Formats: sequence, structure tokens, C-alpha cells
Amino acid sequence: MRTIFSTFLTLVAFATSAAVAGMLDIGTVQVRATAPGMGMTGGYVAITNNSDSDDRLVAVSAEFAKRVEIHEMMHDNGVMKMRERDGGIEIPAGETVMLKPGGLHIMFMGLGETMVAGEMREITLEFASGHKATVPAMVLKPGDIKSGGHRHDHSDEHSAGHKHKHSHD
Ligand SMILES: [Cu+2]
Repeated sequence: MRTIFSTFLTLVAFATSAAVAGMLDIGTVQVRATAPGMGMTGGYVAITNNSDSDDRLVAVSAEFAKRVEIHEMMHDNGVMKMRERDGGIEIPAGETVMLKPGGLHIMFMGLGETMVAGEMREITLEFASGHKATVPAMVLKPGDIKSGGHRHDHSDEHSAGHKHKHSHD
């Protein structure tokens, strides 16, 4: 009886995480490296909504930043400026939204440390659906940040970026 019960729990846990992971596909987060003393930097990521209902990125947080905002770019008398985007970013059902340099982006403010190229961090994304995901973020030199050419070749992606856990057996 005990064995059956724990197997059941394992199956439920597995099914839940797979379903959640399948609804929102969050690419590798890219964070722009900073020079010592710089107080803010940008973050970029592709988010795909595989579900049947629209969602919305409403908040981002990170341990290394006091405050994180979701920004958009806008023209102001011929000058590109950025500002906080009211209501976050809509992620329509079945679509991919790119946060990239010169467009929608995550703004990390009040940095407590220098962001050094090559380091890995973590950030947490919160969605209107209640889905919350803590994902790895890669610190990159500005020239190494890919501005949107994220191709979804799955074999490629698996050999390159993703870490697979094989340890649970
Ligand atoms: Cu910004």
C-alpha cells in the first residue's frame, strides 16, 4: 500500500511539472555584462506560450538587483527612450515574444555587484496565469547578445544549452 501510494505521488509530481513546462517555453535568459560600479543592466529572453490561452509576464525578480522592471522602447522627439511598461508584456496563445536589445527588455536596477561575462545567475519570471519560473540567466558581453535570432532547432538546443538531470536514478 505504501509503495503504491508513493508511486502515485511521484506520477502526479511528474505530470504536473511536465504540463507546466509545456505551456510556457522560456529560452535562455541573456543578461548584459556591466563595468564595475554600473547600477543597471538589461536582460533579454524569448518566451513561447504553448497553451490555448493568452498569458502575460507581469513581474521579474533577481537576487542581484534591488528592483527589476519590464521596459519598452519609445520614440520621444526622434530620440529612443525606455520606460516601464504598464501591465507587463502580453504573451499571446501560441506565440513567441522576443525581449531583445532595442525592444522590450528586462531592466535590472540597483545592482549589488558587477555582472561579469561568463557567469550564470538566476531570475524569476511571474505570469498573470500564476505560473512562476526561476530560470538560469547567462551574463554576456554586449556583442555576444543575440538579438532575436533564436532558432528553435531542438536537437541543436539540447546539445548546446540545456542541462539534463540524469541523477535521480
Ligand atoms: Cu530599460
